[in-house]
Amino acid sequence: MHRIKSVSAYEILDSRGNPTVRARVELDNGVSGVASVPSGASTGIHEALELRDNDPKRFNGKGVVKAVRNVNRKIAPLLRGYDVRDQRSIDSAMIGLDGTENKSRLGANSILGVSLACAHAAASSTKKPLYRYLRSHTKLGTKTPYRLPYPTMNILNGGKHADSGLSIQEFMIIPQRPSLRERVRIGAEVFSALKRLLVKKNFSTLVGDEGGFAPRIGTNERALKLIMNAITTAGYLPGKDVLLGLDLAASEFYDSTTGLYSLEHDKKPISSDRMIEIIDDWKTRYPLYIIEDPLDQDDWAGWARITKKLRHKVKLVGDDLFVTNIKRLKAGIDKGVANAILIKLNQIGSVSETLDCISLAQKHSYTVIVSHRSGETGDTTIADLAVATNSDYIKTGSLSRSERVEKYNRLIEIEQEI
Ligand code: 2PG
Ligand code: MG
Repeated sequence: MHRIKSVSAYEILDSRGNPTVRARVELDNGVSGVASVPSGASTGIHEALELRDNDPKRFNGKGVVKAVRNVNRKIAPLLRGYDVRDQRSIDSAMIGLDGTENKSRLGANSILGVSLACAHAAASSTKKPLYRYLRSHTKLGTKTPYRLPYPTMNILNGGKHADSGLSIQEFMIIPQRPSLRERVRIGAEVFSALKRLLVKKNFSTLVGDEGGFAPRIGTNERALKLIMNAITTAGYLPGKDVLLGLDLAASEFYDSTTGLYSLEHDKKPISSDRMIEIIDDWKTRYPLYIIEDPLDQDDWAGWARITKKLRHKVKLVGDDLFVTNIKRLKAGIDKGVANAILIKLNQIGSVSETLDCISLAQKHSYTVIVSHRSGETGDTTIADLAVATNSDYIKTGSLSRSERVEKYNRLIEIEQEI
């Protein structure tokens, strides 16, 4: 019972049409688990390695045949016979076989695919929904009641996710209602109000990689104003019914040779202190509650300054800064940097390490935001992960494109169940 009989993988497509890994684990009792691995565009330099073929004859070098082969030939024989409920031993065995700091031998995409497929198989095999099964692996125990996360919805796309010309990657809304279903409804209403406003102003309503609009509106602040307008048009009060969030993904417009940030394309690059002033100023004029990656992934000094200045006013979220890595989070805790962390399974590459990172963050009162990647599939594991761990927020894109919306739909389903 519950023993792994076979492990396999194959190449599928993600939401951008790029190849990614789907893994399948079959147990001796006939139960199986399947999972698909997401992929980022604004990838942090400290993330675990996503193994790609670099063979220009297939998918412009983006094929994942090597990662698939690693699952079929190396990981499969390793895991045969393991009790699938022993997630930690399974993950440790794969990490041990890989033997590198950043999973560069087997690839984080192959390890994570199998790690997730094992969790799915174990949940089915023990007849539990995934969020309940994953909870039994967290330190929350059974006593803490379930709590649905607040979605942070990226309704306007910039940076590497769209050709809107905006340097800021994500403009997010965070609806405030007791139930998840209502949070999602408000999000969808604001999204459609934003569409009507764009049509009225003759802007494009085509969407970017995460399903948010990508109009060429010129400046970041114009995007903030437009969203405020959409919230009111939809009949809600900004700052009360709906809060705002930004993912600046600042590493993408940081120049490490000059130490300057190109926040607005038509203006001169600015220092991290100027970045902090601008964000502080926006905070006084807009109901900004979440600020992700306001500074570069290695600008620890700047991060310490912004944390000191704004920690009581906003959630300062480390994404490229922490890369779901316990070592980097520990460094952040020691240096007094950030007060929130973005959690992405594929940044670290296994379920156990992800859960460990969430526990460490929660132990030190860092706000936890479970996140998708800009390249996604129909896999909805992150919805279950957010519920299992009582994460404060979930970031899973806009209110369009099935690979985003399916995560909201899964949360609605879980809310019904509990
Ligand atoms: C981010 C993510 C997800 P990507 O920066 O937070 O929104 O983008 O997956 O491209 O790294
Ligand atoms: Mg980010």
